[in-house]
Amino acid sequence: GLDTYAVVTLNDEKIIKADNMFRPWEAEVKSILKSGQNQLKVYFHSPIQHVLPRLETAHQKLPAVSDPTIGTSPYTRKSPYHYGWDWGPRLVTSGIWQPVQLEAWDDIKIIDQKFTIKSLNEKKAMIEIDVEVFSDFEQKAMLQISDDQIKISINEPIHLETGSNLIGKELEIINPELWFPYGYGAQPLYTFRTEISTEKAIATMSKRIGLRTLDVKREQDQWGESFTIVVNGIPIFAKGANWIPSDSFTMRVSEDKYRYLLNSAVKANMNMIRVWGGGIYEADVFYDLCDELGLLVWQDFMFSCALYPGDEPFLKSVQQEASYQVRRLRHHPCLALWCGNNEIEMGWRDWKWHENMPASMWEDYLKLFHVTLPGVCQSEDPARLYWNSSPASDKDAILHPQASTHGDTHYWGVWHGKEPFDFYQQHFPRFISEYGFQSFPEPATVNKFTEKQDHDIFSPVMLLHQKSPNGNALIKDYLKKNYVVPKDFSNFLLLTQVLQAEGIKMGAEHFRRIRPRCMGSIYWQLNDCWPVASWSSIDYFGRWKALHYYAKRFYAPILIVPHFENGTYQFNVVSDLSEPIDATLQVKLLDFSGKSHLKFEKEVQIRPHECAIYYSLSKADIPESIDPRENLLYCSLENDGKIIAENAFYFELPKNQKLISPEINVVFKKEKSGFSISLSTEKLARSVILKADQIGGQFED
Ligand code: BMA
Repeated sequence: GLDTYAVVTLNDEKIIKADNMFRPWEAEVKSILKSGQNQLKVYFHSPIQHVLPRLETAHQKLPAVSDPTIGTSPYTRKSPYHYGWDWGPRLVTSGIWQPVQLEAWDDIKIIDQKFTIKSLNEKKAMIEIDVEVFSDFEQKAMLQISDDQIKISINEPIHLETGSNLIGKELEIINPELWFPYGYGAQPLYTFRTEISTEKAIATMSKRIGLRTLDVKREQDQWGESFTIVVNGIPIFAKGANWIPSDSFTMRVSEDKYRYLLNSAVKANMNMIRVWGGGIYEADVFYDLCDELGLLVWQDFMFSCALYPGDEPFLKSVQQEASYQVRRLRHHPCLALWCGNNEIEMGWRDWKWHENMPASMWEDYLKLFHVTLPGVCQSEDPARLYWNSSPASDKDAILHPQASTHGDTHYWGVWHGKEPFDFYQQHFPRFISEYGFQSFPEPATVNKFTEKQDHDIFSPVMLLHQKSPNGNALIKDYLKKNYVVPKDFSNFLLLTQVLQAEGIKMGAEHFRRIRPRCMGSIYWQLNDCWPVASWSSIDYFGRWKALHYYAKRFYAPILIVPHFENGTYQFNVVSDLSEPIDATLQVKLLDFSGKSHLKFEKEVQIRPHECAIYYSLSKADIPESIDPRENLLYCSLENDGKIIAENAFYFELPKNQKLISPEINVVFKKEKSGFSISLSTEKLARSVILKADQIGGQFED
């Protein structure tokens, strides 16, 4: 865990020369250690200075979107976001970021334990366990494998050769408990303990796994080729967000912070997280929590928005890094797929790299992402999909990576392309792994880095906390097009969150509505690495933005989506449930004072794993006297006397609406453990925010 160029000496003898922060460094030190005090020294070279001489002689610099001027980042196996990103400051750190340990053993050492699920159904699981053992000499030993839950065990003599040994065993589990993504079932986990004992020594290793089958189904269909994650035979609509490192200083993220953020993801009904390729391979606790919570992980390798070298030493370094990371993570049931990089195939095609850069750079790309990385995955983790790039369409990079017929897509027409939010509805991707819109963090967060005189989004301090070129102007522009822009700074900040939330809601609801054509919605981005204006739905201090509350609704297992097409208002219901459910569907035409002008009610049975239209209303059925500026269509689903889904369709943009004072009634009640606050009104109250700044936490709808 050395970040990054470091020379390590032990008692003044050089033992390690490190150049990759993503892999561990080991040295045999038996002959150097002495009894009493030993001195381990780590000397770090500047990651920038170290690379500059190479750049001076380079024929052509490799492009790096987020390190455009100095440009050393592609040559260094160090987290890309340290060099600055469009949501993070440039802080090119140096230091020890993982534990340092002195390892000793007698006679034998277990190197790894690999699990392969050979077959699985509710009645029986067949698992192959491959134990890698290092033995100091040829010897007899006993092998024991046991599991905490059902105590299956292997207990048998083995013969060890000098050096490395691979011992394969098959295990049968009767009535296995299957692991499911969040929302589809439970997350039972089995911890397997391997023990190898010889006359003099005992070595053990434990790993926790989950029993599930997982496939990314890519099959020809009427729209092209599917991109559907199937777990235990169930096609899963992936609902989630992109994950970036949670702090600019990588090792500052506590276990509590991981727990809080991933719990927040599940509270917002997410079942998938994409670990984006510009950050780090996350801490073990991250994947442990994802296993426990049922969050599938789309795992990028750490390459993003740049081209990389293809020389032998670089490829070898990447190979060692990848093989370490794949072996570290492959037992996690949460891990859905490996992906080579973020936006590099797209960069080559769409960012003029193919015109401006020599063809050899593409050849280097192919070596790295079409040979080295898939090679590692094939040998260390053959059952999991390796996907070249995000976005990508096929394994050979023949189709355009953004083809909506195949693979995954990033859509940035909204935001970077300045297109209006309803353009989401013109896009029909198979799986959307990035789309997003920025907002400001709320006043409590902004107050942490500003003084009163900075309270203008174009003040130097506010501009420093905005890393997307032109970002503030973009937010303001979209705000003006949709809302009456508040003069007051605090209200301005809050309204940008509503703008973001309403925009992403439009996208997410559309992508869910068009299932099974699209089978995943992963918005950009879940979290922040410092307090900043960004696309996140949770800010650096853990405060949920409006978007996160909205996500809880638009990712709910049952979603009702009103949609206007060809002169009809269609009421779609999306169900991620595995069983049909009965509900009362209600549609009302209401004015903003709460008066109903039309009402429709119907008993429906909502089909599982499907989206369908359960009611339609012709535009002609809406009386002409109805003023679109002060009316809306409200729709809901009720089951067992409880509203399980509701939504609204507005005929006009908010800025054109004739909103009235909602006269919100507040009831404040002391409870056994705290207080409850209930809000009610007879009238339309759009986008109500309730805050208890000193307390934190979240309110329910
Ligand atoms: C996506 C990401 C990041 C970036 C974001 C917002 O493409 O991959 O590079 O932060 O866009 O611009």
